[in-house]
Amino acid sequence: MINLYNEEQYGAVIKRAVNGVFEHFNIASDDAEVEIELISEEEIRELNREEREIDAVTDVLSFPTLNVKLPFNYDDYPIDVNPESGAVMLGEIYVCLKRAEEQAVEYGHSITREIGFLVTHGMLHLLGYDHIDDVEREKMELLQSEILEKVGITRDVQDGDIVEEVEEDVPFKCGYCAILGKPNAGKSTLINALVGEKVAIVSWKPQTTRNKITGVRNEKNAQIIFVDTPGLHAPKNKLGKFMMRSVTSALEGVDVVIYVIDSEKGADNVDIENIERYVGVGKSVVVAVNKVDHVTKEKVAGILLQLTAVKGLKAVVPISALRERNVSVLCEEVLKLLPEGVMLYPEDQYTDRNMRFMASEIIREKALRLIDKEIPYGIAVSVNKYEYRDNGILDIDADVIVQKQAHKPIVLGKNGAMIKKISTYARQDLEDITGTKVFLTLWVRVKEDWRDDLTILNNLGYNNDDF
Ligand SMILES: Nc1nc2c(ncn2[C@@H]2O[C@H](COP(=O)(O)OP(=O)(O)OP(=O)(O)O)[C@@H](O)[C@H]2O)c(=O)[nH]1
Ligand SMILES: [Mg+2]
Repeated sequence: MINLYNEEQYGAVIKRAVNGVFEHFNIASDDAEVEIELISEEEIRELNREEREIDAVTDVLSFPTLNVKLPFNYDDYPIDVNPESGAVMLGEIYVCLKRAEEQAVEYGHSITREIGFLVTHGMLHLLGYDHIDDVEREKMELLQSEILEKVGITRDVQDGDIVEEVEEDVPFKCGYCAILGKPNAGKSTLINALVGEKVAIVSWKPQTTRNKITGVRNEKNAQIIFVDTPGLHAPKNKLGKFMMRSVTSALEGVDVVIYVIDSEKGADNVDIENIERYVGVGKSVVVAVNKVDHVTKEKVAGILLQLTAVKGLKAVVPISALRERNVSVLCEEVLKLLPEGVMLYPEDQYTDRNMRFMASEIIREKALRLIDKEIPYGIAVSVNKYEYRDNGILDIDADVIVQKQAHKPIVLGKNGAMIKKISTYARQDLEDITGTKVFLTLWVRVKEDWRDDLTILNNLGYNNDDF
C-alpha cells in the first residue's frame, strides 16, 4: 500500500518500484504501507538537518518505523498496524525531485529511471538494508539492480514509458456452493474457515448440524455463497428425514459442490457413490480431503490416488479446515467454477441466519460438547425470549429440550452444575458475538420423543418451509 503525496507525473514508476520490492520479499501489498513524497531541495535539506544533523541537500531519505525481520510476517507487528488501513506502517521515503533530475542528466538516463532507483533504494532501507560497509553496500546494490531489472525500470527506460497499470476488467462472479459429506467430516469447521466468522456450530459428535446454513465470502471480484449441510446418513427418525431433505434442498440451484472427506476415515464406497451421483446430475464437484493435519502424508496420498479413478471431478484438494491449511486453494478452485453474476448479499452480511437461531445453536453446541454419551443427540433448544433492555443488556431465555424424563437430571447435573456450565460457556460466546452483556436463562424441559413428533419439530423450526 502506498500513500503518495503531491506526485502525479512519476506516480506510476514509484508504484512499480514499491510493488517490485513488496513482491521480491513476498509482502502482500495490503499487509504493509509506506509514505512517499517528492520534495524540494530546501525541504530535504531541512529534514536532513533536523533528523540526521547533516546540513546538506541529498537525493533520498528514508525513515523506517520498525526493525523489520525478514521474511516479513504481518502477525509479528500487531501494534504497528495502521487501524485505518489495516496495514503495517513500514515508514516514510522522501525523494528530492531537483536532485533526481540532476543525477539523471549526470548518469545519462531518464528521470523516471532515477526516481525508480531512489525509491527502490529507500524501500530497501525501510526493510533494514544499509550500506555501512562494502559487503553490505554490495549486497544492497545487487538486490536493487535485480529488483529494478525484474520490474523493467532499466537504464534505457524513457520518461513516459512507465504508465499506471490499468486493472484488467475482470467480470464479477457470484454463485452458490454446497458443502456436503458424511457426519463429522468437518463441513461446519470448513464453512467457518471459508467465511472467517462462526456461522455453524462444531462438535466432535456426528450429526451436529441439523439445518442448511448459509455463509458468505466476499472476494475482490466475487461473492461465494457457501451452504453448510447436515452430514449424509440414513435417517432413523423424522428429524433425520428433515435433515436429509435439507441437504437435497441445499443442492437445488447450486453451481458447485464441495464434498468433504475425513482423511482419518478415508473415502469409502458411500463417499464415492455420493460424489458420482452429484457429478451425474451435472454439479461441478470439488473434493476436499480434510483433517490432513491428523494423518500421515502416505495416507493422504492414498486417498488422492483413489480419487483419481472418479470421473468428472473438477479438483481434489487436501486441506485442514481446523488449521486453515489450503483453504484458500480450495476457494480458488470453487471460484473458477462460479458463473458471472451480480452480488446477492450485501457486503456486511455473512449469513442468512438470525441471532435468535445462532443463540439456540450455540447453546446446543455447548450441550453437545459438555454432555457425554447419546443424550446430546436428543437435545433441542428453543429460544423464547431475545430482547434488549433499555440499558443495552440482552436477555435470552431458552428451553433445553430433552426427549426422555431420565435425561433431565443428567442435563441439569448435580445441584444444577451441568446446566450452569452450559449456560456460562454459551453466554461467553454470545457476549463475544453480540458485543453486549448477556443474561442467559436456561430451562430443561422434557418433550417425549420429540424427534418423531411433527408438531414439536415444526415448533422448533424444523419444518418443510425452513429446511
Ligand atoms: N484434526 C482436525 N480436526 C478437524 C478438522 N476439521 C474438523 N475437525 C474436527 O472434526 C470434528 C467435526 O467437525 P464439524 O465441523 O462439526 O463436522 P461436520 O462435518 O460439520 O459434522 P456434522 O455437522 O455432524 O455433519 C470436530 O471435532 C472438529 O474440530 C481438521 O482439519 N483437522
Ligand atoms: Mg456440521
